[in-house]
Amino acid sequence: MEKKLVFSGVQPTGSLHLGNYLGALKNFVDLQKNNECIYCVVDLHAITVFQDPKELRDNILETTAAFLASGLDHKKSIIFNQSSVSGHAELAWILNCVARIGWLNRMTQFKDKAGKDREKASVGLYIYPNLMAADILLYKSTHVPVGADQKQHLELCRDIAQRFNNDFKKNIFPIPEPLIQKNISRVMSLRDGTKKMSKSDESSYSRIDLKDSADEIVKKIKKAKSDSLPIPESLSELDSKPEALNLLNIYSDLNKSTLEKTLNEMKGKDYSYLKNKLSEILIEIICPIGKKITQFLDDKTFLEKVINEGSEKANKIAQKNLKEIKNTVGFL
Ligand code: AQP
Repeated sequence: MEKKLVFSGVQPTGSLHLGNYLGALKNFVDLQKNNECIYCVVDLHAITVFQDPKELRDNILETTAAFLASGLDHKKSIIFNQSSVSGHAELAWILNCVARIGWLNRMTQFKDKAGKDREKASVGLYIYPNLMAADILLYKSTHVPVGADQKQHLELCRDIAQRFNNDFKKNIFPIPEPLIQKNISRVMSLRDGTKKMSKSDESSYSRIDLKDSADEIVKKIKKAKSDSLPIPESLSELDSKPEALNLLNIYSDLNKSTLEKTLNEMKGKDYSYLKNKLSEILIEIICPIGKKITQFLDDKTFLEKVINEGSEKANKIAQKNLKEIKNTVGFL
């Protein structure tokens, strides 16, 4: 069987949350067991929206700490920050000239993030998906674990790779495959079940941060929106109750169960029952990760060493591939 080369990234835009863990990090850890993996703290992506420089530096270290605390092993996987390998930005420029404006205009995340005031969004935010394609293709990655929210960007990356290969009549890039979490691919906000849980949501009650204490978890889950009626019997009844569905989904995933089994166990009960069970399992799984993040952050020299070593390894692969890509394009 062909060996997978896995690439994925996380933006250092704040403390990581349960959505990042269930939608990405948990999967990253499983994948590192049998595959070559490259995990990147994507700081170039972060600055598509203004970041305070001091906070950005802290967040790069904190995201690295969260990678390690979740179980990533820097000896097995390459862990580094994007801006330390210049190949990402170089390839992004080449791909800017391959991607079509019409393709970018279809990206829903830009529309969501830019909001109504699109004219004032940075150009970087608009071409963010091209940089994401460069991140993946720079290493000739074959598989990309992403949350469902990133699926459209990965499809664009596949189109760009295909177009590059066709334009230059050479099979330079593999066409990367998405690896989407089976059970829960999208963790929603605890305040609004139609919005994804996000670092940048103004309300901290909308998310469980990986560094939350047991008390904070209990408080946030207590305050989470649910439903006034008891837990229903069937999946179809949850269609119109996105907040209730989200809590049941999170519980099922953490409990390594299915939504059907959870409903069977909880039908007819009040949401306070689910919330107690959910708080317990969150405390059991998330609090140890949070403690490890804090411990790693106490040793910044170690975190910097992990990043520097990872950058060196990533740069070696990037330079080799970039040489071939530049030669293909016709650069001297
Ligand atoms: N709510 C989520 N459910 C499932 N997966 C999620 N991911 C993020 N939020 C959820 C996945 O985590 C990985 C890293 O995401 P990111 O932090 O680089 O970017 P993002 O998706 O833009 O995350 P946020 O929290 O919404 O950040 P801000 O607020 O800064 O934009 C990705 O694989 C993503 O799918």
